[in-house]
Amino acid sequence: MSREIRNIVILTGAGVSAESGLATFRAADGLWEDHRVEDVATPEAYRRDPVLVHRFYDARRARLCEVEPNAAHKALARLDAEWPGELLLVTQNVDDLHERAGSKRLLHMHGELTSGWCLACGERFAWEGPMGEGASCLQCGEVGQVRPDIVWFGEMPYDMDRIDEALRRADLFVSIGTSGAVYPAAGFVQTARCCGARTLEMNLDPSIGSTLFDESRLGPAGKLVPTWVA
Ligand code: BV8
Repeated sequence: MSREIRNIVILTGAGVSAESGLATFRAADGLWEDHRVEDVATPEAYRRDPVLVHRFYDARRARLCEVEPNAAHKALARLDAEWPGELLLVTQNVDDLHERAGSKRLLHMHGELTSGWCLACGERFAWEGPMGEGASCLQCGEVGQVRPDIVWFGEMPYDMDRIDEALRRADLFVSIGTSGAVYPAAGFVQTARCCGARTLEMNLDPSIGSTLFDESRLGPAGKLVPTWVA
């Protein structure tokens, strides 16, 4: 007898934004917008070549005004508005499509393109437009110390305690549009399972951890998610 579903945790990855036109990470031969991940998404890469890293993130930030939330984002926002129990949408994505669709109970575990982080004073603040090396901190005014507020490989994702607590309370864990290639996100299904949650995956192809899910639905998120939420 499956227990009543009150508390839901949803994890999304790049696949949920694919139908909006944003590139996923591991689509074509591991290149990401023509860059190797290790050349643009690590603290070492930033120290080595800040101009390249800023250019990579400035280009992705500029894309945000050219894309719209798709049916999957909108269905998740509807669920957020209507679900009476606990619900937490944890996204690995750094785009702003979930919030633009209306999701409120949302957490960006890998940071956000629309946020800057000053290494001089530690403050984080909303950021639009190119960041580049000459950017000055909106708080302390220091120039050239603003980095993308993005969790790079080797850096600790945000709000892990809050995520862990939600996973342990979850009656249902749903993973949407992620390859299950990156930790700690790829391990969330195990945490949820061991605490008794039902687990559902919706993905274009079977993810690396597909066999860990009670149920795996294959197809585009723009079709599967609105059907599931309905
Ligand atoms: C950390 C920000 C520790 C950058 C990103 C344990 C085992 C092995 C390795 C590790 C481990 N623990 C840590 C590691 C190292 C590393 C890691 O996991 N490496 C991997 C490559 C092996 N992890 C880390 O470094 C993490 N940090 O653990 O820190 C620590 C502890 C203490 C103190 C300090 C540190 C940090 C990881 C975060 C890295 N940053 N993003 C940016 O975005 O610019 S990760 C990056 O990959 C994105 O966030 C992305 O979301 C994420 C995962 O990719 P996906 O979202 O899944 O995208 P992908 O393209 O892979 O897959 C898309 C899927 O969608 C596919 O399955 C496809 O079929 C599907 N799809 C496509 N179209 C559709 C669709 N599905 C539905 N509908 C469609 N239309």
